[in-house]
Amino acid sequence: MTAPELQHAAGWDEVERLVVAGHDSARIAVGPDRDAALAAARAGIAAGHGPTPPRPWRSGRRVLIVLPTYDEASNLEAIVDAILRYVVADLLIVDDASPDGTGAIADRIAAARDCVRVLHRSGKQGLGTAYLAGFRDAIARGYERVFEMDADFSHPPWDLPRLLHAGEQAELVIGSRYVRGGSTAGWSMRRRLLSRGANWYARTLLGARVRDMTAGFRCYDVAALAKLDLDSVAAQGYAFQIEMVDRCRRAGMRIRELPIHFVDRRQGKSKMDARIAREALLLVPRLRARRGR
Ligand SMILES: Nc1nc2c(ncn2[C@@H]2O[C@H](COP(=O)(O)OP(=O)(O)O)[C@@H](O)[C@H]2O)c(=O)[nH]1
Ligand SMILES: [Mg+2]
Repeated sequence: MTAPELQHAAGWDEVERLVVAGHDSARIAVGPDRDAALAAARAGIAAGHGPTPPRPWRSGRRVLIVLPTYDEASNLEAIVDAILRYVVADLLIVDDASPDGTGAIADRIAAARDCVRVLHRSGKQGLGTAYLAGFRDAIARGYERVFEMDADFSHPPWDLPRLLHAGEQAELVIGSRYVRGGSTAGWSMRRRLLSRGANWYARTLLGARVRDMTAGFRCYDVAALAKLDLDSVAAQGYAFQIEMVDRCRRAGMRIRELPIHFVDRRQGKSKMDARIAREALLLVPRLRARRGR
């Protein structure tokens, strides 16, 4: 199979139209100067870095990207480099004393780059509290946008500016696998059914229009987040993502879903397990009861 033709888009709205029409954002060069954008993207793709822009995109916002890590030694350095090729942002790595030494790698990256900080926690405390710690940091330090993103290359770094751009018109932007133009690749049938099933279940019980409630690639407006009662969020895995969507909806926030091509991690192991699935199964009826009150 030959890779699809490299497309050019002058700006992020045009990228969005192309992706909705079925193009992969991994094959779109973005920038007002067509020749420069295409040349940089071609060079980036040839080097295995994706459709790199001539320079990282500057949104004009203070942006924090929260990267939770647990045993991501094989991914961390590369994902940080990848992110910073696409967007001007600060990064907060939240590491839970990973047994594989991810924390030491994070410290080394932070020492070499001013825009990277590390929060070390004493043991595996779950994804939900890792993100909450990141949100609190974003609020305390005056960031305007905060991202959730996996550290395993499942969430394409070249989509960061597109989500940021959409975040000018929504308080929550979700990189969605289940809207037109979105997809998942590399997952087993079991994993696909689990994800689809969880989304169907949560959407139906909560009456939400959001198609990908469990997505972990998101851009939040920090000012809107600060108005939520984050201290009372207890969920951890997929349940955390579902609960956050539910809270944002109830707070009247504008939510936009942008299609992304999710790819299963290239390196390392998923931390998804039966406990995380069960947590979501049990939480959704509780959220539903809460909204009834
Ligand atoms: N700090 C922290 N990070 C975690 C924890 N569990 C998962 N992660 C990270 O959260 C991200 C998503 O987890 P992952 O295993 O990829 O889940 P999947 O994408 O649903 O298979 C990855 O970057 C993980 O390293 C945790 O308990 N603490
Ligand atoms: Mg992942």
